[in-house]
Amino acid sequence: MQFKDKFVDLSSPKVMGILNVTPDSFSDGGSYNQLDLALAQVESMLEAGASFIDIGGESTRPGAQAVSEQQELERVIPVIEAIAQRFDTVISVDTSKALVMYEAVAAGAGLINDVCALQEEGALLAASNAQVPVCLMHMQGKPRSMQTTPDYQNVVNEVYQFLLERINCCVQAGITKKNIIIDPGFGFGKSLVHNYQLLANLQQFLTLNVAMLAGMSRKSMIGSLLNRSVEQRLAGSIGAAMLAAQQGAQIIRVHDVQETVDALKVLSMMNAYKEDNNGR
Ligand code: PT1
Repeated sequence: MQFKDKFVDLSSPKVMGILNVTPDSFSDGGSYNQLDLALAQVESMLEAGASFIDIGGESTRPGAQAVSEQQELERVIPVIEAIAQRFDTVISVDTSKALVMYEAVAAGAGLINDVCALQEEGALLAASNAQVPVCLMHMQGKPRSMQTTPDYQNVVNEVYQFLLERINCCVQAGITKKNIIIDPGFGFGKSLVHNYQLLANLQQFLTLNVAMLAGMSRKSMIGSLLNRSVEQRLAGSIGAAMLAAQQGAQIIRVHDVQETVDALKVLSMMNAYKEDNNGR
């Protein structure tokens, strides 16, 4: 798949590293210290084998507050510019706002990762004009309150139908299916059972005929199942990453890049020697 000037081979699963640009009360994303920390983190994730760096200026974890457009731009744009200047990688911008998409791509982002699937005002047009791939994610509700009462008749069918509809909207807006990635949105308005119903049936989403991304790293679906704090979720997260990749997820969004890259290499090596039973 082509991301601006950079090609990524998705015939074996690739890792997207999550860049933390959580602002502290003393400085914004543009300050030297913050920028330096971010760049060091990017360098280590790339050395560990990440193919994408995902950067967002608005937290979308359960309970998180929305941030203003100006604040998001200030956090994200200087970091994208700095990464683009120093590293040869695909920068993914995690945003739902049209102006942030536009500015981020101008600053060097090669992928728009939108947890609102381009439903916000102007986002569809901005993404279409940007001419870079987009990741469409499913969410029920809004981050602030999405975990209060997740409700589905059939989560797999409903997420599937939503993504199908959003793919169709994108195609109508001039975004080709080659440039679309879908994501079931683990942890976004889903109970523990909903998340595992999705994971169990991830393979079904391949029939949408677009690339697939999965993000489960350190999430509650691991932590509440295992009764582990955020720092103790590595083994569970790697297990989940393997299960998603084995069902066809080509991009795995994670905090722990090196560990996940290692695990996925074991999977890819095995798959390279898989015999198809049709062959005999
Ligand atoms: C994701 C994702 C994302 N997740 C994409 N972008 C987050 N495409 C941010 C919890 O239950 O899965 N796909 N951008 C982070 N969001 C969450 C959600 C973090 C739930 C934690 C939880 O703990």
